Amino acid sequence: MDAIDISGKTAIVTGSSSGIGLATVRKLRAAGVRVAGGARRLDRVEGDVVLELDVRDEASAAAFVEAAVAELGGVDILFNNAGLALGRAPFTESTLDDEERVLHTNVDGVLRMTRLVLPHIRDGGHIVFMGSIAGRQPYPGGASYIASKYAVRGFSYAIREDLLGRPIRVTTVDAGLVETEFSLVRFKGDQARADAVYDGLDPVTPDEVADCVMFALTRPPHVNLDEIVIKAIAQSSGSHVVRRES
Ligand code: 8X3
Repeated sequence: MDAIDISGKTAIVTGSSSGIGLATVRKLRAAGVRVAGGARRLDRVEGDVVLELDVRDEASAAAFVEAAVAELGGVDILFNNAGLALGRAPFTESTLDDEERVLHTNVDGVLRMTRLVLPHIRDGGHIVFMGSIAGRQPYPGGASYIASKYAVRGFSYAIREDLLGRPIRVTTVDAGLVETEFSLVRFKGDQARADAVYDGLDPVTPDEVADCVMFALTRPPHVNLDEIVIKAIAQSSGSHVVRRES
């Protein structure tokens, strides 16, 4: 099965200032796709159109989509990538602030961006969700993030039903440990704790996840790659990894 040519298409990528989002923007552009990248930190966003975006905020998201659609002249691909986790403590220690930030970004933000972009997606379009293995199997100390990623998976199943009969594909990429700023954000800037997550194993890289996104996008139009699960070989689940002896 040869990859189809996606050059000339357009894409919106959320959370595009770092990690998987940035890696995907680069691969899309290398494939000839014109990309509107959105993030709260604009200095690091790359793209043909670079715009501020806070997916938690309806006005910010609506302004972003309006400007991106105008600049791109239509949308073929939406990559709902923005998301975060906060903390690795039992839910008995959860705070309202953390829950709101995680759920408003990972769930509300994904629904909002999909609702706002969908009317502009052309036939042959594709919506890709950044999921997680946390949305398939729980582990201790990640309840709000796990709830959010189960919601993303449920939402992707649900809109696949609603879009059935229309030529718009829906894919979720569920990743395990990927070395990005994810852990630094999760541990609120504690670099040592973040580094320890990836110590003694070879985590998946952002480029390798972006390759999964690109693979789904470049299947023939009648093929919908529903879900891709990608983990380091040293990881069997969110709470189960083997590390090299140091
Ligand atoms: C990130 C992977 O295992 O930390 O989505 O939940 S994990």
